[in-house]
Amino acid sequence: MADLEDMVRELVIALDGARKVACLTGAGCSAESGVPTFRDAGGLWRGRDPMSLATPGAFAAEPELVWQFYDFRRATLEGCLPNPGHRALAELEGRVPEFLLATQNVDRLHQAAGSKRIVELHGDIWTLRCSARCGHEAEDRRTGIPGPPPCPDCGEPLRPGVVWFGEGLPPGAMEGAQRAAGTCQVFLVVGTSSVVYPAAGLADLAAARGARVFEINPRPASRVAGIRVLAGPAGEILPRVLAGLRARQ
Ligand code: BJW
Ligand code: ZN
Repeated sequence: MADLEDMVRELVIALDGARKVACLTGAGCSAESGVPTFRDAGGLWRGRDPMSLATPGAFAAEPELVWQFYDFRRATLEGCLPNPGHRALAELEGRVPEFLLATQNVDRLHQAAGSKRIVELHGDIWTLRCSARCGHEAEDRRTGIPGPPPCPDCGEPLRPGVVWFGEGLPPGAMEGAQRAAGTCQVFLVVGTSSVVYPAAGLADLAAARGARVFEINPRPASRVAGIRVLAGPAGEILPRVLAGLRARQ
């Protein structure tokens, strides 16, 4: 097996020669910012599996509980800053002619690091929208509210602007990500367990269309055939890759 140094070099060379690069990130990309992941150890909240709270059914049955789960996560995020992995991806965007970052993260830390060409596949935790779909949707950074506040337009409860299981992704998000994955030369899979679809299918699409696919994760999880693995934390590996790119350009 190639050692990590060889894999970093291989990725640097692939990126250096690429015109089109796409990247899928997941919760592991924010782990070094202090944001808990979903499926690593310690992922229980008040005795519940976070996955059991990320559904429309849970919100309908126990709106206060689900609201408090998201309020707790918003409050946790207030103290979190982008890490060197986020910053390296923002720099990579500026070094590649065509780049797209498709993130499953709802924390906005990629944007805080300076990423611009970004698609939020699972929405954004800092936006609230009307649960009755009256059309109200607005950024709202308040925390510490005990239950869902009423929609200012229709009075129905507001909900976090994220995508729960069984819900469709934001209009156009998957189409944009698929276009990028299906036409890129290099596809990066960073910090995701690759179990949630349709996001996880982007790496398969990229590989099927001939992209070289690289995964950065201390516990690699992708099942894409032929994937090249850089086993380690994104906040350490991505800056090494960018340093390698800088040295060549
Ligand atoms: C590090 C690290 C470090 C640690 N550096 N790495 C096809 C097949 C089977 C099922 C389906 C399918 N298509 C659709 C489905 C159903 C479902 C699904 O995928 N289910 C599977 C779980 C079985 N998908 C959906 O329902 C989606 N909607 C949909 O398909 O709509 C169409 C439709 C509608 C109606 C009917 C039918 C179809 C929506 C999915 C929405 C997911 N939402 C969540 C919650 C978002 C809100 C919130 O934040 O609470 O999104 S679930 C949760 O999982 C969250 C994440 O974005 C997502 C992915 O998790 P992620 O990011 O991979 O995190 P982890 O914790 O799993 O992994 C972390 C990784 O980081 C690990 O590998 C670590 O090793 C690594 N790591 N430290 C790098 N320092
Ligand atoms: Zn409303």
